[in-house]
Amino acid sequence: MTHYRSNLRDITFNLFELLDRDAVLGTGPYADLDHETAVAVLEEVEHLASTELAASFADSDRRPPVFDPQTHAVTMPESFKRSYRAYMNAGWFRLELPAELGGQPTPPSLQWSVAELALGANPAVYMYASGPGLGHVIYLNGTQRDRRIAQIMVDRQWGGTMVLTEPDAGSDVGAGRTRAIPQPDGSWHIEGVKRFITSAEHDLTENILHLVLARPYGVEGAGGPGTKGLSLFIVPKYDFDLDTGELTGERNGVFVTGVEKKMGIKVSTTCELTFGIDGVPAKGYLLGDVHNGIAQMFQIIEHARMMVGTKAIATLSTGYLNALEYAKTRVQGPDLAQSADKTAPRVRIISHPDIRRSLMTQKSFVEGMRSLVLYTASIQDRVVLAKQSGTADVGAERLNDLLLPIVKGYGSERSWVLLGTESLQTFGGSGFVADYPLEQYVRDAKIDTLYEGTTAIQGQDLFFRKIIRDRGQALGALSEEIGAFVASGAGNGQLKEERELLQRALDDVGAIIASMVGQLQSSVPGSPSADVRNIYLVGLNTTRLLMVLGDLICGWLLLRSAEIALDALNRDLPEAEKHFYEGKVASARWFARTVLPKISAERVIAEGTDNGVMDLAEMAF
Ligand code: ST9
Repeated sequence: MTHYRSNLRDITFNLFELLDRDAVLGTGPYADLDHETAVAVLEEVEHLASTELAASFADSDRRPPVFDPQTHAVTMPESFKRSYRAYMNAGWFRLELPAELGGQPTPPSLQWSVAELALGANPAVYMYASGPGLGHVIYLNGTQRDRRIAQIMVDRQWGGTMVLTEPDAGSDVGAGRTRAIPQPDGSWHIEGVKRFITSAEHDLTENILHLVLARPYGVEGAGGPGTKGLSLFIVPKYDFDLDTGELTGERNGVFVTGVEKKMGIKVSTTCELTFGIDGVPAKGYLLGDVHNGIAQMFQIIEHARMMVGTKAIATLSTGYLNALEYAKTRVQGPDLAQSADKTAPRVRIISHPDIRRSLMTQKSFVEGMRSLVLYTASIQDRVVLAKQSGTADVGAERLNDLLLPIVKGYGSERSWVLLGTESLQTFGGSGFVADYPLEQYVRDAKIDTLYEGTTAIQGQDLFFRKIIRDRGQALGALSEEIGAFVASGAGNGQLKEERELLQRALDDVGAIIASMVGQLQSSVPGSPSADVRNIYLVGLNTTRLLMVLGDLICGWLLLRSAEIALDALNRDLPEAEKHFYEGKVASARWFARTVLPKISAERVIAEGTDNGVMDLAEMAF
């Protein structure tokens, strides 16, 4: 048996009972994809994930990739190669591709359900398998030449990378200095050094295409300061014939010059990438022949942020299920009610109140955040369906934009903390040793709060771009929906107290946002009693807002789930189903009673924020 514990029942609950994805399947572009086929896909991926993908999870952590600085090459562990091949041979990456590229179009809600299973079993496999997805971005933005490149990339299953970060330009992508110099033949030579580039070198595929942000040099109307001056280039590792896709044998001048030694997810190579070495130029093609780099790159970033949030939550889910299994078998100590009796029988630790508190905390967050991911994916279904019918669902686009930093930022923070403080902790000292997967989960999950934009970046994105710049439209629509649920009488009297707790949480989050908006307005020169430093009061609360809004949405989705579960419990159910639905009601109640009330304290903190910490002398820290 491998480390991975999946929860397909909860995935299908979300898809079909909470989010009614049957309304999407079997219609329009998904006419060939009915409910049974979707479930069969999930079952097959679940099997693959639990066996061949999960099989190399621990081995490739203990025997990570080997980098040879002389040849700039990386040799991957054999066990991992087998997992990767199994995933690619199964062809599930095609679910994310359009038919024109040989894909099998599926709604994003199904894609992200599949992704959860793969990411929970072996996240690096899913990440190395992103090449065809990056080909899709090339296809969407490209010229005829680029579309040909995209087709070759998919057909030959090449690897791909997203190349933004530089040693002195991490969160601040606009500070990047890598240059692109136009050549007479229409190509470009890239010069510079990039850092922290995921999957930039390996021996899993015959070629790797790098998608590189660089600043065009000496080109009128392009190459200015900041992110808007960046353009996106396709830079192949090996040159290839544009007609046949065959490698010409020429090595392009883009080389990995270092591979990081990391705390976790060691099998995923994190590389320093140098463009132009020893007189060998790094040749690239301008994507779409337009200088629109940052917007093009954000198409990838948005997908990758969703991926990171899903990875984090998938890891917490398997962490919780491993902890649950352990708690049901590990015997330690007497029942607390008999603790005065030294001869009392020893019990399994699931009998202890503090273990129950911990398990229910894990369960409710896992289920709430799975719903958050799949709810967001269901909004993406609306975006995609509208696009395919030649229109736009602007409300869905705005809501998706609002939810993405929450999926990524909130999902990764809650998952990483709960994996350490609750899932690993359930094992006692055994959680700290490598006999169980928890210590690796914790190490592998930490990166999720860091890459694809740190939590600080997600908090700022949420407030400044997704709320203020959106003029609160998406937030307003979401709040209205939550308010309507509270007022709906859902649960037939059985969720009354919980709905009241949700209303209070909604009011508290609204008050936090109102105070931040007030602080922002008072920082604008010209406003009454303006003080530009009041913007710091906002900055002191953006992460707080990210977390409370995540809690609020999870609480709402859990209570919606509880309403459905209570309804189901009125029917005659097999034992396992009865317990499943009882568990859904229990997690919603637990979350409403133990998590949502904390938002009131966050409100007090946010409303009482002053600039004391900003005024403090650095030496006082
Ligand atoms: C990394 C790799 O960490 C991690 C692992 C990757 C694994 C590989 C997996 C690959 C999967 C890919 C599969 C692809 C499949 C896709 C299929 C899809 C069909 N939303 O506010 P401004 C844009 S990599 C959208 O002024 P600053 C927008 O164009 C490293 N767009 O920002 C905007 O213009 P406008 C990850 C956004 O002050 C323009 O940017 N690094 C958004 O200049 C300028 O905006 C990071 O994530 C958004 N939320 O720059 C960087 N935001 O305003 C983190 C901005 O006119 N840093 N744009 O619309 C940031 O995000 C910064 O906030 C900043 C600031 C760089 C944007």
